[in-house]
Amino acid sequence: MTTSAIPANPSAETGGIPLPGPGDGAAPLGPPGLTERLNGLDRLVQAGIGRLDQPVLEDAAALLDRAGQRLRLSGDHTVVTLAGGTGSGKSSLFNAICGLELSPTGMRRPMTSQAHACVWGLDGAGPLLDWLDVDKRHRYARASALDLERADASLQGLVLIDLPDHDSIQAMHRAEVDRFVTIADLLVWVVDPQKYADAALHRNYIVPFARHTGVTLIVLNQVDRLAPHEIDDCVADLRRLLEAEGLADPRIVTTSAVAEDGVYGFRDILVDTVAARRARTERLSADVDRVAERFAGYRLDGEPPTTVDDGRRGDLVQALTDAAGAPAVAEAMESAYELRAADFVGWPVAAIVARLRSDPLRRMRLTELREELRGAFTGPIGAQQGDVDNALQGVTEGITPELPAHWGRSVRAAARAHATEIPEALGESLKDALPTFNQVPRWWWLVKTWQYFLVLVAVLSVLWIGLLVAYGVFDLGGDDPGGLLGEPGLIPYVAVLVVCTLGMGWLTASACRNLVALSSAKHAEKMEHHMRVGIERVAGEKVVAPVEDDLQVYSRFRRDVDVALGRT
Ligand SMILES: Nc1nc2c(ncn2[C@@H]2O[C@H](COP(=O)(O)OP(=O)(O)OP(=O)(O)O)[C@@H](O)[C@H]2O)c(=O)[nH]1
Ligand SMILES: [Mg+2]
Repeated sequence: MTTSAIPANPSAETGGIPLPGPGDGAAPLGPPGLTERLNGLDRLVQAGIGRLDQPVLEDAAALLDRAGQRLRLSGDHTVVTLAGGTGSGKSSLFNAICGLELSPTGMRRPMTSQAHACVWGLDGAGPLLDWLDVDKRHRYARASALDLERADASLQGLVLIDLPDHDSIQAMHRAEVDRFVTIADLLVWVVDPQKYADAALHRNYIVPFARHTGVTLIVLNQVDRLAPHEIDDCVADLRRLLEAEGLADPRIVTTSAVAEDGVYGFRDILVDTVAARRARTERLSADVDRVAERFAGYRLDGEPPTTVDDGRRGDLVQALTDAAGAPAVAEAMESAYELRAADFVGWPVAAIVARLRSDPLRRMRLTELREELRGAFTGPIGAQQGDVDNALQGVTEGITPELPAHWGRSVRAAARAHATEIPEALGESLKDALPTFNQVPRWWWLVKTWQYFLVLVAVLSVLWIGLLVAYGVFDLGGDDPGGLLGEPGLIPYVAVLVVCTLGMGWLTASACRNLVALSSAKHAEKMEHHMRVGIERVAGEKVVAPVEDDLQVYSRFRRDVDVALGRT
């Protein structure tokens, strides 16, 4: 084994995947690489905030943090941890690989209380050891660049760590082991023939890391204590146990820390691992696998809807139109229009009579209309909110069954995000659709002038009849004024003129009433259309857009789960 086994291309250590850094944006072909998978995972966390379960998000965020740090640190070094029960021989193996007695071994149990690290090749290892938080007193170097001749060059890049026992009575030891096994590139579990089936080791460490088989190595140490045939039996039994625990094709190597060439097999594996420089990527990939699979539980296989369809959108607008009372407003406006038109185009005599009689019905009607209109624009918000809520529920009812529970909840929340603003926005859109009352059609003025002209003619004609009666019939003036005032024979003609004038006024009023009815219906239709446009805008901005945004987030989430899982 020589240093020539180490790939010259640094990106080989991530399996050809570019490390984070400038220019790390190109989309590689084929399955996503580690960096891309981590980016996908990051997007999953962002999308999941406020929607998915907190422990999953925290787990993923911790991994992203750890991966980011590890990828920034030396990729030339492979961190290998020796973990296992007390007395299994971790420190003895550590010393055997180092070729020096660096970590004390002995009969005292537990012996090792703090992690010891030995580094082959110091360049760039300092920050890595700082990150691993190995006490400076327990850091050793075996092969600096200058020292390669004398030291074991084929292990160049190895950071071997001897850990305290995992099942220690000392909580500190356990914490130290937990911390290291979370960040190591290659996990080595050291067991001995007596305690290889130790339940605590299997339950707490080997099983939780079952997916990490690619970066896990089981070392059966102290085989010098067994007869050769017992070794095979022991290994076979251990393999069966591991496979039953879910480890696919576990790597097992036997060692003896006291025999002359007892650690060669183990050492060869370390040499290969260090040379391949893949352990760091593989370790992180296995971590991403585990976390990404938890996210996969938050998606369904079926293609989800990404938009609110036209039918549902139409139902929402209709429900909001009803909730806002738009038809009632349009009707009220129609009545108000007709009442106002009557002031212009109605027969003034009838209006004067009505005013003299102070028509209570008309007054009540106007007050009622005013109340009705005011109510439509300002509230009653409390009563409307219930209708609005029902309308919102209607939109999501058809969509959520196609989504997983968490996303269904999220879409419902998105639909309700602006619920309290909707009644006011609906009121505003009704108000915007109102016609301006100070403008009346020009023909109303013409008719009004015509009607008052007719009234004037009728009044003058009545006066004329009066004068004809006074002068012509009763001869009150003495002298015959003659002409138009003294000729009683004119009376029937003038009377006909009066009747005709009144008749024309009445006819004009009734014809105009029909015209007004027609145009007020058209008016109401136009207003209803305006209100509908306004309500559609409110529905679009306050309900449909947030719901569709949320559906898009879910759709991206589904794709990102595949990216994080490393699928194309
Ligand atoms: N026969 C034999 N004895 C071994 C072997 N490996 C270690 N020992 C002995 O087992 C005892 C414990 O070894 P350590 O290396 O201190 O064990 P450890 O796993 O580091 O123990 P802790 O530090 O307490 O967790 C020592 O007395 C070693 O000499 C081996 O392969 N064969
Ligand atoms: Mg030890």
